Amino acid sequence: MAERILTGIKPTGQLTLGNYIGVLKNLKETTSRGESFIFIADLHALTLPIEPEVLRQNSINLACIYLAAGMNREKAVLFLQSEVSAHAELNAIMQNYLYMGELSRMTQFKDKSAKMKENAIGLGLFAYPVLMACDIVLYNATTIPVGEDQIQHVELTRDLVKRFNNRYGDLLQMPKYEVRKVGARIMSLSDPTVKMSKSDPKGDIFLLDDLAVVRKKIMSAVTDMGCEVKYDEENKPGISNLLTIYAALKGVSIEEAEKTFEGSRYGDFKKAVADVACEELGAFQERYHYFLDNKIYEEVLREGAKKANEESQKVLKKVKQAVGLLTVN
Ligand code: AQP
Repeated sequence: MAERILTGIKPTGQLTLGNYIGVLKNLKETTSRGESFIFIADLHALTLPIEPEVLRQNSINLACIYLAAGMNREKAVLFLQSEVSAHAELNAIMQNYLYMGELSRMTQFKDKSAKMKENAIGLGLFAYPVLMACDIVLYNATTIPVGEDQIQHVELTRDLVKRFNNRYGDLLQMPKYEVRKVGARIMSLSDPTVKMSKSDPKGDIFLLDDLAVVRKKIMSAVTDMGCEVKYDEENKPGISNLLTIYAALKGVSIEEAEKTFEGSRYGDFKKAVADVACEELGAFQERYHYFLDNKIYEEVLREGAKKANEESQKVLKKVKQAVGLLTVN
């Protein structure tokens, strides 16, 4: 089977440089390699409390962000998850094929629920990987570009596919994850031991931040003792994170980045990181405003929902038949 790419982001808040480096920076290349299905994971966004208007606006922004990231519009289908009812329907079936024990071992669930009172943790947060597995198998996706934090969920999807196919025959496509060599986990600028994350905006760079703010955030990023610009995650997490950001944005290896800054002072190094980030984000923001101001996302999403509905019905029908659901028309 030819390569099929699937990727989604939750419209839960302002997108960060972590989301950009982890997934969006490569979007042009990944969506040019094969057929792609790109979605706005708005049903997933409901797993934590969010204001309705905020969710709607975030969804529009995210559509424009995908377009600005350079998704190949000839080969990629962009759609809202909630506009394709097969996701929720398949979820109702597949939730019976993943187990409580498996779901409770998911690191993301443990991290997110740790900060919450037990009676405020929604079932959707716990069952999030089931819906994510449905998102993937509905499109016969072969390749799932993700940041490091999502690997475990793709692994769980693989377990589900194996289990389901063993029982019902070779029906679902086995997916694999794809992570960037450099930048699969961008860390917070104020605490480089935690992931940069849109729902915990401490130390984040937002894609739509004013460039002066981007520069200021990078210049005041937490660094480490010493003065050598060297990659050492354990002893120099702050400098290592900035080196990763620089290397990922420049498209060079960490070693090459280290060489560039041999003998440099922290201040000069940070200035170079800020320059490259501002250059990249400046051009990105211009494209973003073009797609937003001209409302180009509306037609793209309408067309995308049509294609995604057609495509996802094929797998849904096969699954319904396989598990024994009767159809009368
Ligand atoms: N810090 C990061 N470094 C590299 N990749 C990252 N991703 C997220 N943060 C980083 C990747 O971005 C994609 C979209 O993520 P998501 O919106 O589905 O949810 P997430 O993984 O939980 O990302 P966030 O930003 O932390 O969102 P919230 O705070 O809403 O939960 C994924 O491929 C992810 O790996």
